Amino acid sequence: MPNVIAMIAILSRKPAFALVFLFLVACTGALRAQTVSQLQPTVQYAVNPLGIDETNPVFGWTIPESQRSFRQRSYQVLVADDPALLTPATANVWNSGLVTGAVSSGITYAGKPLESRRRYYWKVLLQGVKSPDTLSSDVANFEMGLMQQSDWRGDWISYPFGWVGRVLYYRCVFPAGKPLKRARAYVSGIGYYTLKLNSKKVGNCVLDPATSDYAKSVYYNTFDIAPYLTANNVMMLTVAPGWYGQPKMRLQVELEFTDGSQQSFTSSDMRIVTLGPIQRAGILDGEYYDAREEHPEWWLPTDTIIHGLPSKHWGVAHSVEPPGGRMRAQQLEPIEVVETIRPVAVSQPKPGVYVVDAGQNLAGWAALKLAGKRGDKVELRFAETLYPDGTINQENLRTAAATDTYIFKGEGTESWEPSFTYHGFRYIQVEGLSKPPAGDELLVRRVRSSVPVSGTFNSSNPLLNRIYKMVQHTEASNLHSIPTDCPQRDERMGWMNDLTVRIEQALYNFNMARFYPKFLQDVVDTQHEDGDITDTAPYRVGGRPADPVSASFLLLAAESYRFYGNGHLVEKHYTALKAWVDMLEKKTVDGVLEYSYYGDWSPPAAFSVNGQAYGALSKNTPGNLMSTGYLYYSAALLSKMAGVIRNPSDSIRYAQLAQRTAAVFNNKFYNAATGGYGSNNQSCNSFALFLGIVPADKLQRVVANLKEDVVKHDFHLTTGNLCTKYLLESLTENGEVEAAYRIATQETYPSWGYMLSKGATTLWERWEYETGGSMNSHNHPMMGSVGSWFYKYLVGIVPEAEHAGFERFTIRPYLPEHLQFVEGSYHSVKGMIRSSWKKEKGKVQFTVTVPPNSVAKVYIPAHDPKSVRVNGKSLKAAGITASGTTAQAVMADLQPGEYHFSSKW
Ligand code: RAM
Repeated sequence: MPNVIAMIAILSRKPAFALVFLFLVACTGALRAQTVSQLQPTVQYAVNPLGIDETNPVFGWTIPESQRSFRQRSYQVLVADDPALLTPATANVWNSGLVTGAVSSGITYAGKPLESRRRYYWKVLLQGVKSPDTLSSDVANFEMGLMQQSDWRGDWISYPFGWVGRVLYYRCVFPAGKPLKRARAYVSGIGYYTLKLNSKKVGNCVLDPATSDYAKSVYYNTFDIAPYLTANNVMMLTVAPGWYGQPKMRLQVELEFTDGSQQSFTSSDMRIVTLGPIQRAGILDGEYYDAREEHPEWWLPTDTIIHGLPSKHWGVAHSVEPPGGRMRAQQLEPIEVVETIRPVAVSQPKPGVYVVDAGQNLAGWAALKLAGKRGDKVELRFAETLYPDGTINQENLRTAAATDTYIFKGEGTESWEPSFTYHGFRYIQVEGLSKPPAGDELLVRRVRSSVPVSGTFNSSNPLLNRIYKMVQHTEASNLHSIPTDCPQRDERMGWMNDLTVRIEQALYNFNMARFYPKFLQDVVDTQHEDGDITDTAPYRVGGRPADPVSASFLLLAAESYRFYGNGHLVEKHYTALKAWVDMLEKKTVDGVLEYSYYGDWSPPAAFSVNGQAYGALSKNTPGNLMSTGYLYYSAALLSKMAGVIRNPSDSIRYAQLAQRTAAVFNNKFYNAATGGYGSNNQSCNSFALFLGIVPADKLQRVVANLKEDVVKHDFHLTTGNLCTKYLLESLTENGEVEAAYRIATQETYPSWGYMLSKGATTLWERWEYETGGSMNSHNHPMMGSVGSWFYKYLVGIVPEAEHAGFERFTIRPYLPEHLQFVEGSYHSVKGMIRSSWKKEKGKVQFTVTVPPNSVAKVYIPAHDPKSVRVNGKSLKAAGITASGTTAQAVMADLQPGEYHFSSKW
């Protein structure tokens, strides 16, 4: 990151984000436009979303590669409540006017107040730089959910007496005999619910609603239920405890018919409740399903199946104390089964005990398709590792039972999978079968928040490729409506310290444009009035105030802006972010932030504090060095965000706090005798370098010390979760990419290659292989920052905060000596970016794709600037002007397109 002086310089320029507003011109004149159906318009980063509750949603679009020559000079967004009104003269909800600039994401709505339940139609008209080029999107739409708390008419309801903690099945029968215009169900059931209509599950989502601090925010889903309805309908809503002790539900169904009549009912009208086949369900312990308790007659659209209320079988649910939180529309991708895989092997370590190997550590569950006698029981126990005898080892799950049970009803082939739990596992121990499961009898479901994959990476080194996959699989296993630390044991928490170094990796690998705003709200929900936040969000464990290393709070907003141009998110939470930084500042003593719980957490055992009953504190990396460094980092991030929202006084104020803190940090932690920071270890020096606050006259020595320490450890890291990121990055940025590469490709302990050599398919929580009952998850993203190093430095694609949303970005690959080729891509909000290079015969071939409506500052690798050719021509002949050179590259700004460079190497 730039040092604070450079940052103030940046701030004194007007951010690009602000510029577009300065050129806002009211325009009602019609643009004649070519309609481009692939213009991909989004609202809240979703295509035609249903049930959003953002009062100022953000709009965006992506210009397809087929329109590469189109450079946007201005845009005009039109919103109307009738698609026929989508002209500049008639748009009756919002006409943005003609806004100059190439910005195409994070455009904040500024029209009439949006109303609950309403569907709005919109399109964007684009004018090109080369007049009279114009483009127009197809008509898109978005529909609002229940925006006001008063829109909810029904009560929260829950169990009848005596059914505490059970899985509850609510049932109701209703007619819908006339032609429908619109049918919506607004549903929340905490911990988790499933909604079925006429025996079909509504939606592909599982484990809804998104988890949260229910006392602050409760998420609800909006469903279009029209496709599920017939003249007479049976609705069943099943609610399980999930993360919540007492399952509670709230629902509102609204039907509108074409004849203008309406019909609705709420949870208050849906009190008939019973118990069913899911006898127990716990997020950590698993699910117990007795198929003998299934009742096909429930689906008969009549109430005659219920004999008296209350009865042995049917009870009356009661209105209960609401969970307390604001009802919020769930706007992030739902959790879904994203893939089904066939096990790679089945063994029989003991008679009657089968162990299924999924071939990969993952999060999800098993789906059964088996026949059995009525009352026969199959038990599935999930684990990450095996004992030497081949049976599963669940010790590291601690108190989580991670066991699913299925009781057969005895009616031919029965299909089942759980509804209200998920597991982190590679192995499943199956008991209760007389022969090993084969074919489709047991399949493995991969389950996660269905955020799209956004990046690819491949290289000439198979080890790097395996590490890349390991990181991506680990991240994927830990996206369940919050970024969990692990998916298997009795924890699964959104740890803020881990996220600080995880966030950038996740942003390259997955599209987090919708996921992170929700998690940011979770963090804000933990905030105390004095500004402190907690170590985990939603707040379930950890300390308050959070460890100062939790810069992830700021990064959630700052990175959503850098990657997706979402300035509105920054604006929305700016006060909360500021309150946290102010609180940190208040806790300083002479500028030093003394409190620290975790610091550079979980380094290799030899570098941890010995004798800790639990945990893995760094022995040689002072906590107050980490905390004070993070105060600098947080203040610097906040200063930049103040710039984004055009608050120059805060921008300067926090830049000054950053500058003061940098000075304190240098005074207190730089040691002139050693020429390094703190204990002069890898963590302390790399962190100072990463922060960009090492004074110029000391820089060389600090880098030399860092390199020396790496050499001393034979190119092994000694860092914990945080500084592992800074180690790779600061070496690379300070001329030592070879050292970074050797650390990244190390195969002996401690390293990623070592994990792989021990059979890891996902990252461990510790650098050591441990399987006992302590802190040793085998699917833990916090050590995975090497994943962002691949994208940032080997592929070289880097978004720029000063030109958010890929308005401009950098492509700067580093070419380590022993790597022959790298190819990678990133699907940005502007479209697909590609970068690949290959060394051959004294040359390097370098190919890049710059997406439409963007500009890339590209570092073309070249040992001799004059040797650079593009598509066979010299740069000059191709009309490309070099903007500078480095020892290894020629720099040039490239317009959208695909370029093939070659040069001497
Ligand atoms: C453990 C987990 C988590 C970590 C916290 C501080 O519970 O490993 O990921 O960061 O400690």
